[in-house]
Amino acid sequence: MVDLYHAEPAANSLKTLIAIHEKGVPFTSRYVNLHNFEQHEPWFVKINPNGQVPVLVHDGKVITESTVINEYLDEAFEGPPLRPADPYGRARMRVWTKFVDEYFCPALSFIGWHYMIRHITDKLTPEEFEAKVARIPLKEQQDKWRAAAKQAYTQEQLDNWRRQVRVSIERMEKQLAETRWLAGEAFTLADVSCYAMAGSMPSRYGDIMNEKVTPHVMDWHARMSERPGVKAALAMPTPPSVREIFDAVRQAMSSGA
Ligand SMILES: N[C@@H](CCC(=O)N[C@@H](CS)C(=O)NCC(=O)O)C(=O)O
Repeated sequence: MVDLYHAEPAANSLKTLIAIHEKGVPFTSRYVNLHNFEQHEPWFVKINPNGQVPVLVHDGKVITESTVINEYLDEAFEGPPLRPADPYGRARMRVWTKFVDEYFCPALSFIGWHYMIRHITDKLTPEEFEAKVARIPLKEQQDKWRAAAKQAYTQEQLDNWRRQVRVSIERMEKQLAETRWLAGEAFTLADVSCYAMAGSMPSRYGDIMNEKVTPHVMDWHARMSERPGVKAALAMPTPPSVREIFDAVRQAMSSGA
């Protein structure tokens, strides 16, 4: 029995949703509404003490960390391989998944939170907000929620994260000019990790990722978007209230507001 606790198909949740669909593993979807702070509720923190999605539960065994979950899915289940067969290929793949986790994802996440969190927290009184934050298990995440809610990031920080996003896409462009997929000639979890971050970028970061500046990334993006596993992952539901906020964020980011 496989249960996947996830939010809407974006970022780290999208990463595992793509892998589970590409692999063809039957699973029960357990949607966790991050906008309602469900990830910090005691029942969920019992499953993942970090209070974050995604989480995979396989026959009662809990696996956290999206990149670890994806490797686990590939190792534990039948289906098309999502990792290269040879050690060097797997090492190349892991350089990409590590890069996404340590560099690309955090930069995107800070910028995303800067634009998004106020839409969630504006509905709460300061006391209600502090009560929600008090339940967050990780101090780093408490700090991030508070800073984003208060719009406390400086222009210098935002510019630096945007630079890191640009560097990430440039790095992908360079690789994809040489190989069809990010870790070589086969589709792997490197592509899954990068697409989970870059998939929505054309509408949010059109100046960084477009046909003119990054043609190979755009070609890869089109090929990725056509994959049945990716389509199935992207078709996982997003509640209307969350979609409304995503649309507002996309609009603000594309107009540079
Ligand atoms: N390193 C973790 C990060 C997980 C993570 O950042 N999850 C986000 C969603 S993409 C989350 O649950 N955020 C809600 C929160 O921190 O309150 C992973 O890769 O799984």
